[in-house]
Amino acid sequence: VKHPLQNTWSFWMFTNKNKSWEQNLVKLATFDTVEDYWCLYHHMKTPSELEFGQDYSIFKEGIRPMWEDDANRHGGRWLIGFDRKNSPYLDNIWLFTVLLLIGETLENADEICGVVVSVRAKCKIGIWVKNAGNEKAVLEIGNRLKSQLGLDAKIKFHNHNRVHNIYTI
Ligand code: M7G
Repeated sequence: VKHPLQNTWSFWMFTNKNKSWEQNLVKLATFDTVEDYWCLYHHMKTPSELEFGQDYSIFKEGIRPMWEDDANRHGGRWLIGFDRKNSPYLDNIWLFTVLLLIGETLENADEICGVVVSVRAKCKIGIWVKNAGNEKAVLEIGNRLKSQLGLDAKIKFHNHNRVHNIYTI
């Protein structure tokens, strides 16, 4: 018997191949049990093994990992930054963040849309939240992420629609 997750999630990959941004985004798999996630996890490269410019995204089924999606239109993201691709923390923080999300261990889990890891000169993990205006939920999610992931450095919340950060904790 497999252990069902509360939500169904889709696993996306972004590969920089010179097409338009949206065309670079491919949905690779959908899972709704713990076991199916581990199977996927063991078949895929870890973020630190990806090429520069690539992303992984894990979003609730029906939500595309883009600002334009109805679920993201009014949202924002908590950003966790990493100095370099081979930071020993990148792969672990990615895995732990995914487990926090799909395990629905965070409060306000309904406010969470998904998570993206972007492999760049400075890598980042973004936790996408549905309503940037829901201050209470946004701050609770940010504080829980910080404590559950054991993050020492500050994290910032960016509204998808604006350039400036709205919160730093
Ligand atoms: P990024 O990959 O989030 O960060 O955005 P980076 O600057 O560290 O690489 C890079 C660019 O990709 C943006 O400036 C946009 O042109 C495009 N882009 C990123 N996102 C998340 C979106 C999106 O959700 N929708 C659209 N249309 N373009 C996006």
